[in-house]
Amino acid sequence: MKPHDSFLTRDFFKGEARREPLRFRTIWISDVHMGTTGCQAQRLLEFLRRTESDTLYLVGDIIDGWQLKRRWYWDQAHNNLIQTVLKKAKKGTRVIFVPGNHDEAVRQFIDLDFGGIRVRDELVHTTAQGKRMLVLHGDRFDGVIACAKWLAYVGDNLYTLILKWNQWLNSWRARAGLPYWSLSQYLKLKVKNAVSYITSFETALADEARRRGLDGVICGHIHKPEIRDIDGILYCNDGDWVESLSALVEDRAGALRLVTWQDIVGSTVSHHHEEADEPCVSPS
Ligand SMILES: [Mn+2]
Repeated sequence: MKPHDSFLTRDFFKGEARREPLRFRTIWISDVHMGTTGCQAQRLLEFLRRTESDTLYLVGDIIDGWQLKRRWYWDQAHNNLIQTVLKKAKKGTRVIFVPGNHDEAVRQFIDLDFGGIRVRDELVHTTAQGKRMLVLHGDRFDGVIACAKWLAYVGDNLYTLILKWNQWLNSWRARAGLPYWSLSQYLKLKVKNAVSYITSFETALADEARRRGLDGVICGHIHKPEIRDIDGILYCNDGDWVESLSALVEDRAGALRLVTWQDIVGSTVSHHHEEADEPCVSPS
């Protein structure tokens, strides 16, 4: 846990939690990866306590069963998170769990209900504007293993460092009588592959929605929040709760947008966003 977490939590519970929650028609979250140290369970908990919705979609990779088989990480925030979701279901939120590849064990329970949580393989969500959106995790359209994905985010500083390593490596290789080999060229190729991987994933999902005669698709899996028109199909990715701390929300009017933990929980600190959020705030 980072040192400022406890500060945020303290601040959050010091009265701010008693403020009216932000109301949405629908909320989509995915890629929480509970059971791993990367999971930002506390931040998601704060987000869920600040928001309410008629429907909450859990779009896969909520609990990381792959990690369960190796090294399992679980703390009180993880327990609280499960309690909060169950409580929402009990109090009338339609909670729909669409399993992903990391929680694929849940796929054997498709079409069953647990504690008010419906497990579904995929489904079509109709927005208040009548747009029909395919909701699924998306791993089935993942043609490539995205092992080089992190490379898409490397900055210039690291690149400079890599160039230095490259010089050092090759002077060593020359002394050892080995031919020149470009580490930076190799990594650049990997970055290019990662970028084209993301694009091909997004296009594949948009194509699937089009093939089914739908208006768009809502997915997760690649941890890259996005709302984008792809040749007339609305592609939405709700991001993740490891890095981007983002969710996709639908307001009463049926408009879809991405929000982050900062937008929702941060708004308990700054008050001048209230007007912009007006349509989503409960009138009571
Ligand atoms: Mn996944």
